[in-house]
Amino acid sequence: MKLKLITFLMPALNEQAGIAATIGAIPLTHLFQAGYSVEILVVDGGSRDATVSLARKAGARVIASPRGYGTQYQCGFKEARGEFIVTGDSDGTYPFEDALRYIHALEQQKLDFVSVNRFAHMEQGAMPLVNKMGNRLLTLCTNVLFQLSLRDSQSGMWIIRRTVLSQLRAPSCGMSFSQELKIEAFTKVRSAELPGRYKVRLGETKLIKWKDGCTNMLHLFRKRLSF
Ligand SMILES: Nc1nc2c(ncn2[C@@H]2O[C@H](COP(=O)(O)OP(=O)(O)OP(=O)(O)O)[C@@H](O)[C@H]2O)c(=O)[nH]1
Ligand SMILES: [Mg+2]
Repeated sequence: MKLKLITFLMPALNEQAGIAATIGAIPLTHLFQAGYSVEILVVDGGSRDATVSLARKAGARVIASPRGYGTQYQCGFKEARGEFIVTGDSDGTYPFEDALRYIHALEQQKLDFVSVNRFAHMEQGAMPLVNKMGNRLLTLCTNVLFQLSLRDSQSGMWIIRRTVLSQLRAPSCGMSFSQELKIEAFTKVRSAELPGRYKVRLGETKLIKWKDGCTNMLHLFRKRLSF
């Protein structure tokens, strides 16, 4: 039987506290038994800690990229070889354990893009109140401006059919890449948002709360004007 390849893709910046656990959560045996093989790709934005060596030790291919959440994903998308791509932070927050369920949903419902709604099953303490409020506001604005009905516009776990990537135009270099990719996906290809878990972060946050929040808000209005 020919196995279908899934790429697990993670951007990382100084994530030595979480990278091994994040990779370790990928259910390799489970996926193999279901007919899938796995490529693990970490896109490093210039970590100064042990992220790169720990990622390699855990079985990942590590590629170097200029720093930036969006930039790193853009690099990763070019390198990924899987028929499907599953993404997530390198901090143990997203449930890679549940990847097979999402892949099955994508295949059975003939979807191209799935985004995981973290608010459905969020562990206590996984997101500070200010971040929750910021997320809600950004999601509301995204929905109004682009006529969508998302519940979590900032989620970083996506399951993507790789062939549709060329249809999605998301040039954002920073954190606004996440909302931009969803706007593109939900307006251009068959997409759905599915409930998921979200866990307490391992290691220090890299998010610059107010700056990234404001940049994302501005990005929404700019994107609307050029859409
Ligand atoms: N924020 C940020 N993250 C980056 C950057 N480059 C790579 N990353 C990685 O992108 C992922 C997202 O960053 P996080 O700090 O987890 O941001 P977040 O998920 O919004 O916030 P947390 O609740 O702290 O997890 C992590 O795996 C980072 O290591 C960057 O320039 N800025
Ligand atoms: Mg995170």
